[in-house]
Amino acid sequence: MKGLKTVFALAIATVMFVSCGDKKQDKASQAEAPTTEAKAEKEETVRILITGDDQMKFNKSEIKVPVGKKIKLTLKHVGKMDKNVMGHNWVLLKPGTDMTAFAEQAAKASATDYIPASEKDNVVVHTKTLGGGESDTIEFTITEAGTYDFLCSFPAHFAMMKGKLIAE
Ligand SMILES: [Cu+2]
Repeated sequence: MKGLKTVFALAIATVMFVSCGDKKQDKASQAEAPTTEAKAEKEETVRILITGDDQMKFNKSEIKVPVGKKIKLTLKHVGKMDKNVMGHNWVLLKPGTDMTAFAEQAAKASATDYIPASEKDNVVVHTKTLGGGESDTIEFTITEAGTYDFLCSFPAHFAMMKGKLIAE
């Protein structure tokens, strides 16, 4: 009788051990799948962070990107000032656009977040206009190699807040 009990206990222990081991394996394979996917997406996507501050400056004046890859760009206003006083956006213009003419129109376009309707064809992509502490992320792909101007189109900011995006 004692012997039988031991065998029984051993059998239960074996079942528990095996099922436990199976569960662990399941968890491992479940965790592996999304990690691989995230890795693949990470390799496909170029991430760029640009900051604008209360001193009316971007932290970058030149950005290099690969042609044809998905770009995830975040603009972060790291200052404290209000959008109406120190608003910042990030606007990418098509090559050949007259930046000064664009900025003049943009300054009058507060109703459309400083993206003038008359200049829409000259804009590749743009973020929202942000106040202190806010951020906006946009996704885009550059399909043609070249040098593109970017600027903040908030009134009178472009003289200080501009730069070049080089797509290769
Ligand atoms: Cu600005």
